[in-house]
Amino acid sequence: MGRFVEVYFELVAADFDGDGYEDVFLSQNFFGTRSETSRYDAGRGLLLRGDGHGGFAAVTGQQSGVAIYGEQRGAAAADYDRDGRLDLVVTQVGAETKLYHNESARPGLRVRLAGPTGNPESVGAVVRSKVGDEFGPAREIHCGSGYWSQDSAVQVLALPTAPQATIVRNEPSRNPTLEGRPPGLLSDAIRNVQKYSQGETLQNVQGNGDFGPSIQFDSKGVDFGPWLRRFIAQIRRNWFVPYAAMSLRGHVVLSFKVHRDGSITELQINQPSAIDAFTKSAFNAIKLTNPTVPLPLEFPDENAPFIVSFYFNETPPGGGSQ
Ligand SMILES: [Ca+2]
Ligand SMILES: [Ca+2]
Repeated sequence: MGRFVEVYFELVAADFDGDGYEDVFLSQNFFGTRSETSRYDAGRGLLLRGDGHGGFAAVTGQQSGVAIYGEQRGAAAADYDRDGRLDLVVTQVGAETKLYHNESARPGLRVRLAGPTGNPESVGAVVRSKVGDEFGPAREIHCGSGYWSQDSAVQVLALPTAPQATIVRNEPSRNPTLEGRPPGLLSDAIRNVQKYSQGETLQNVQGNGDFGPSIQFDSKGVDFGPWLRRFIAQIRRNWFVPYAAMSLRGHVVLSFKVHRDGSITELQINQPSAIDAFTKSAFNAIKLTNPTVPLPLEFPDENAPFIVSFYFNETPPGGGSQ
């Protein structure tokens, strides 16, 4: 192994067989050695299967299907055909690039993070699966993973061998704008507020339920219609509903101040959800929305206090689900 490490050029860490343990692929060989050293030319590209405890065992080319003769260089993992099995691409010096289709891995769950503007792939984020009390490997979304190469930002996470639970959502999503996400009802709630804003002046929407309306603030008689639409669109983009909302429900109430320049301060949780993921999701939605659009010029004060409620798989009071 010590000898072997000398001659790899690129290392790709990924779970190539879908068993939940990280494996490693090494691109090998190097011909540009000094004249007194013979060239490194004994590798065909090596797959090492991880046992999840720090051990790796070499997989033969006959088994892995990887047998590249010549100088291998950059390599990257990506599930290019979206079948839940990680595929492999390896470049060579002076020879064709090899693309290997993974045909035998146990298919996993494809996860693509949707980051904020400026970092749409969420580079720097770490993704882990959790099954029971067991965590899967931590995957960092990275750009530039090795020699002139970059792994896909779409992660493939191994799934448990036996179903842990079957979750059936028995109500259709009432929120078509959050396609592909679990039901979260901020937009429905906001539609309620927009009803108030139709008549030029936005009213101070007072609470009418157990935990208040979806958005509370005092417009001071200023037309907040266009501002509110942009603000809401921003929150929607930054609001990632956790998968817990497939089976659980809850709501989170936050308060904060929006300043003239659009900066948001004093963000705090007025009412957390018993589901921690919901609280974090709501909090981050506002955090990522900072700074938002500058307040309307006519607004008389330095800042406007807001109270916003996020609903997860739950209907806001006062009927926000039309
Ligand atoms: Ca593996
Ligand atoms: Ca694939």
